[in-house]
Amino acid sequence: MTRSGFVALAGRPNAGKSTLLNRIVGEKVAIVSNRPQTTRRAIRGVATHDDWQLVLVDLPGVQRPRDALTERMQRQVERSLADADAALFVLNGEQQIGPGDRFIAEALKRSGVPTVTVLNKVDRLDRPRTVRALSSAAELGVEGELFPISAKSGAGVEPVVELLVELVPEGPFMYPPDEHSDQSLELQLAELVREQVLLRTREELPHAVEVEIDELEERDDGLLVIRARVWAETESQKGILVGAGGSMVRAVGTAARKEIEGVLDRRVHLELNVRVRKGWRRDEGLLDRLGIE
Ligand SMILES: Nc1nc2c(ncn2[C@@H]2O[C@H](COP(=O)(O)OP(=O)(O)OP(=O)(O)O)[C@@H](O)[C@H]2O)c(=O)[nH]1
Ligand SMILES: [Mg+2]
Repeated sequence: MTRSGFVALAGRPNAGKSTLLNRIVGEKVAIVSNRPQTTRRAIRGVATHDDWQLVLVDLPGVQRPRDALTERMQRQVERSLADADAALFVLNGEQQIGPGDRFIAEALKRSGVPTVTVLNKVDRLDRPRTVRALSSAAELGVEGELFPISAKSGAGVEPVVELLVELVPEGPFMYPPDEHSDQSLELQLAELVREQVLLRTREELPHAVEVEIDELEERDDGLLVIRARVWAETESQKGILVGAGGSMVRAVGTAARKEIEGVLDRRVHLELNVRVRKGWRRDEGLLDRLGIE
């Protein structure tokens, strides 16, 4: 008999949820950056072994809603918890436990979903600091086991996966075993472009940017031609994204093309077009079209 179920990843922005998802799935499903609130959509990553399948739901980091975008992100978290068989609560070992962690801990307790808590980034902590961080984590009072891990190196992740498998019910697989994500190709490509923007911009700009694939064209010679729009909110943001003489958009384009070629294992031509759409984060119609529910 196989086991299979949904596991919701909850945690503050930047805790390492997407890194952990990629680690457990064994593929780059979700983009990762050191900017808080990198993840905007509840992406599913699928990890399948002989007799179990975990469908991990990577959620946006929870914080107080500020606009239609963050409100939708918050609702996603609540909905996904309601549908989950288990939860994986990710704490950032590099930071003190804060109100954000307590807020999520309370939501997890209320949900009644069996939870495994991980203290992440212990590769950055010495032993005494790890011990202190583990005891503050325990004080959050979330039932279930607590593990120190490094999503980046993979240290400590295996026992977490074993325990999650015990928490999901017996039942058939929900995805074909060779499928690693529920994202469309378009969304995956748009995210890989956005990741390169996040890695190269600062402060408010990362949050102001969204990427949309306009056109995908398969050439006879095997080349994949991608045309994408990069949305900014203001003319000055557009100026930064384009860069002096187009230097920024070129750097983003080159790096994103290399990433995409690596992920798809084929030759790619990528064209980026930077556009302004004032207030897209409050534009419910555009958020619908971009698949941010
Ligand atoms: N040193 C170290 N860094 C890590 C580890 N896990 C994640 N990081 C880094 O932490 C940053 C945030 O990681 P993400 O996986 O994007 O975090 P997230 O929780 O998905 O963040 P949001 O999507 O913004 O909610 C990135 O720079 C990661 O490389 C870890 O185990 N050790
Ligand atoms: Mg993320």
